[in-house]
Amino acid sequence: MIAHEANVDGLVGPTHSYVGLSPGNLASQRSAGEASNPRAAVLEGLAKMRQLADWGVPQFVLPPHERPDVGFLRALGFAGSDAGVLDKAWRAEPALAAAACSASAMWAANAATVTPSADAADGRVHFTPANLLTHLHRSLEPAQTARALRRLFPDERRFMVHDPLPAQPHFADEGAANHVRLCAEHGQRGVNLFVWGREAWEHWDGVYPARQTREAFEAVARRHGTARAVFARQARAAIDGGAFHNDVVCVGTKTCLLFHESAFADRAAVEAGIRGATGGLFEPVFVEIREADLPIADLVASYLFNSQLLALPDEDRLLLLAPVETRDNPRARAAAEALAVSNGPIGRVEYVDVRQSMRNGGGPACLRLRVVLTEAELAAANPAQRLDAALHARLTDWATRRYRDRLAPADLIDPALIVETREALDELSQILQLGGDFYPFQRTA
Ligand code: SUG
Repeated sequence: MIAHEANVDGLVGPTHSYVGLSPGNLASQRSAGEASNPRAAVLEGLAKMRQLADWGVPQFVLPPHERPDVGFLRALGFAGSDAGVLDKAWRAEPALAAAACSASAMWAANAATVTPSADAADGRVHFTPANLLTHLHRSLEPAQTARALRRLFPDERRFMVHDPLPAQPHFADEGAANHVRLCAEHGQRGVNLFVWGREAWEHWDGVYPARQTREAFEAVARRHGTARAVFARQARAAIDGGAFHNDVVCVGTKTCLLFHESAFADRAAVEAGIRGATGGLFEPVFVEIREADLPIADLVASYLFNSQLLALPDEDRLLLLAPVETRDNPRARAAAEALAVSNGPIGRVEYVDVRQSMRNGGGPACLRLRVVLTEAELAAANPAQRLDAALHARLTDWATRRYRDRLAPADLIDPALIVETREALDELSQILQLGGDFYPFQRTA
């Protein structure tokens, strides 16, 4: 069966800001208090999507969520008009108001875990939206993400969008950021590597939170009927060093798994587990970068592993699409370019500017959710969300008109943001043909 690895990118929302909401994510902590540029952020993301589409990769757009999340603040007892609710929350509990304003749904690698039909027991494509419960601002995403995935993949005979796992710390789940699928060709049967940070009943006393439990991924694999699943523990040192998701220290596609020496608690067990699971379907290629060549501090600053590793239609070897921060870090650049000159699976390196997202700890790979789709499944996805040159132009025009080019944390208090955002999202829901009831404000209006 021929299949394509489609990329579904989160469109950056109008409230993209630097509020320091993610302990353990060093960039988020470092940027806290700075002014952001939401317009530049959304345009950077759109340019990346356009590049992928131009390379022949099926590219889709996942719409941002409504923020501020007034419904969340109402649930916490703030009452009155929408503007009044926001104002009261900012005065009484600024941490809650800040969480309600986050544009964090842009990092689509955390939207869901995906099992392609070739690996699922019932032959459908399965999605479990991540519950993202470790950080308050991210815990506001799952319900709307489930709605968004159901709009994009509406045909239940082909797609199964599950509800998120129960919102209990035992089932802490951050989605595809901790999952890698290896295979000979996208449409063939693959091996699914699920990387977790802690066990459900384990006492966790790390410096930073471990956001994924083993039990969460076991439940996802069980409900998806995922074949050839391998479960591996992320090294504690990686989490302590700022690798809050596995995709900060590891990326893989087709037969290639590229990872840092510090990625896994037991590297030999990961390799043996993957080899065993292939059952002779393909020969995995393990490419390790050593701490001596790229210390973890440079890794986290440069986000080399948060690259998109792409098998492009007319190229024999893989392309590594790295953030410009990798190019600008001498050690990371040397490590990346050494990959391409070696005779391994990676043939070349390109760089992309997603600086606005990077300053919140989200690189090229965080912005996209990979969904392997057969031709028939691809044809069943909402065509209005498929990015081509025309949609890119339309969304660029929309964002240029609708987004601010400066947003300091103090500006989030401005009640005008509620109206601006709703007007922008109302127009977007028409462009992407999401229906008139996609956003909470459209359902209560
Ligand atoms: O969950 N940053 C996100 C970045 C997610 C990156 N995703 C992957 N690695 N796949 C997070 O930490 C920062 C928001 C703020 O600080 O305002 C934030 O949520």
